[in-house]
Amino acid sequence: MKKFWKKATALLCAAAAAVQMASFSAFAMEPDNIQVLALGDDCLVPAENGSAADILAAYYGGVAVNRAETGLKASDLLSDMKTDTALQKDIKQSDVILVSIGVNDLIAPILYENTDLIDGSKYSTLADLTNGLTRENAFLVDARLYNIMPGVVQETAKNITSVMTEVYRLNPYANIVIQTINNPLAVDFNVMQNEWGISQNRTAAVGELYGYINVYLQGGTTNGGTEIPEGLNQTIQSLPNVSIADFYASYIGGRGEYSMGLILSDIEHMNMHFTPVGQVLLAAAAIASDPLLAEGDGKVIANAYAETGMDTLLAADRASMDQIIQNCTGNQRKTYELGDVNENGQIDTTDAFRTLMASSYASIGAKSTLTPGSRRAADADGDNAITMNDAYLWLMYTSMIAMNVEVDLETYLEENGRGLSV
Ligand SMILES: [Ca+2]
Ligand SMILES: [Ca+2]
Repeated sequence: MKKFWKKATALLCAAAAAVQMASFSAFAMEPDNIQVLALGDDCLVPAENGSAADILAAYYGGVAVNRAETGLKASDLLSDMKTDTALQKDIKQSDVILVSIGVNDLIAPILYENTDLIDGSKYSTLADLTNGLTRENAFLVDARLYNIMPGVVQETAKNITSVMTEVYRLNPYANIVIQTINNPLAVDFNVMQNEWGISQNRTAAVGELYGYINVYLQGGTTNGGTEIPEGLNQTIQSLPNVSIADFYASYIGGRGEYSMGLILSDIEHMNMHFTPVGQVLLAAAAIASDPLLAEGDGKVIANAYAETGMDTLLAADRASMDQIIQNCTGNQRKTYELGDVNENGQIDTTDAFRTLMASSYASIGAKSTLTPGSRRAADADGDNAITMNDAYLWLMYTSMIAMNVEVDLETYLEENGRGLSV
């Protein structure tokens, strides 16, 4: 490290003394593609229009990798990340990491583990489940869960925190986004009664279950008296080093608004996969979660939204949710060139300093300061990490340019290890 500073200081002085900058030739070396990773559960499993990760990858002009799995719990994801080296590699190589986790941890005890009261596995539609459920059973479920849910919520919160700590440990340079957990039973009860013909009492039973899940997510006390001091979404909201894609509130809706579950997910078929419009919302909420994520092609979002055919309905019925999507449709993708970390069209010591800052922030455990594009631009040695070595390579390069040394960027970077490590 000492050696680096000595070299860097000498080079900086040389660079600062000169005014000449390296500007781009037609043969400037291409940076690697931005990679978007989907990690976690059902919500990010691709719909017909792909997953939110595919939409985001198109928005950045990059590539998507999807490692989401139906039914995955926080504990599963945690153990996968510790043992699956291919998964670790995917995390290390990604610029934007989308995480959805926690909903299965809550749903399992309610719908699948108290089979004498409710056996969710027997039903293939929410209508059938509702018709098989009495309000009394719904209350008994709450009583049954009284003793275990505070522990389940606590354990899940611990696992979600560990998952996010581990993602950040593996890749402190990426923009990491976790979504708040939606309540899968936040559905429009009018549809259940009027279109599916389910009685008010049966619908109210689902309403009871919905109410319990809300307390597990947002904290408080259930009808049966189960006290949850901190809900899972409250834990998620306070996670360090990550940004929060939050649409929990607009999913449920305010007073007088109906809940969006039947539109954004396939819960109608007892399936928590998100629908095409749900995936667009997930992508837009991720973009909205951090100003660093804004630099992308808003037309991708606008087109994906229009293709779902749900844009008019959402605009009319849930303005708060439509707004999350509309907010990113005007965004523009910046072109990024290798070395031009601040995206101003030239490579100079400012870019080297940005690279240095990004590597320092990561080393002291602070959140990423680079956009996905500038992260790729900063990665001189192409190892998918932003380290002192990248800062050093840019300092050396700009110094040589400043001193009128003839240097070809591609040859220079290749001679200094670019393309050797993956
Ligand atoms: Ca620059
Ligand atoms: Ca690097």
